[in-house]
Amino acid sequence: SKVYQQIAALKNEKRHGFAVLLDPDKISSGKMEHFARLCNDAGVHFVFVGGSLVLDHEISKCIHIFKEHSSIPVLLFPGNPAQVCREADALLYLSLLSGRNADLLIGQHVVSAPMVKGSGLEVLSTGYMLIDGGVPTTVSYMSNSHPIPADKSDIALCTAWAGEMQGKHLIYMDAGSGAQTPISAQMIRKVSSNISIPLIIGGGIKTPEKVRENCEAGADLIVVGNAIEKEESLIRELAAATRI
Ligand code: 1GP
Repeated sequence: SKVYQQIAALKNEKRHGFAVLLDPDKISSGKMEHFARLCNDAGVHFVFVGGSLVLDHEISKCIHIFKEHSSIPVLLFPGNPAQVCREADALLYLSLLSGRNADLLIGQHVVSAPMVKGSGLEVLSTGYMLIDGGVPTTVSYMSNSHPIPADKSDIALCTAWAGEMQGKHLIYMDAGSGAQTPISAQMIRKVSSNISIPLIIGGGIKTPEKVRENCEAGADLIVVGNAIEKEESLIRELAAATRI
């Protein structure tokens, strides 16, 4: 439970982590070495790899190249079980708690259980919650589920509570990649101040100000993908914002 301990330490020590989402669909494996160096220089805590549409062989190729140039822990953020790859350090074992699609709550987990068991990956049991980010994101379409309305912090909290009581080790609230409106500080505060497991926040975050606001509201780990793909220099600025 090496990776989990690192995430839990962020919460226990009231520090905040920064994770970069590398979607091999958008970042070709040829750019992985470059991104590994950028992440190293910026002091990024974790790298998430995955996406809704990525092919499994692209995933392992990207992780392989990344790991040749960085010792930052790589966490799989799989869009489907075919993306489970043993070269990563850990697996975000996502159960889509905001939806009512049984397949993403438990079905795919049953089908992939022998593969996940055999992978030797550190499994991070994660309550995954989609929050409405203002535009229909790929993940909301692909998951065939309704996100939690952005202003319903009470529903978000009850969903997170249910996940915690079911024994999930992490809660990941995501407005979806490319969200127009990131999750509000109010919702983050409501959830984080009422649960005792680490809270991951992502989706549509583009500025150091927003990163700082989320940290102050109680996010333990901030995830950014799109903004960094568009402007690489932001990696350093956004990661630094978690340290103040
Ligand atoms: C998406 O939370 C991640 O699942 C990151 O979102 O690409 O919008 O930063 P962005």
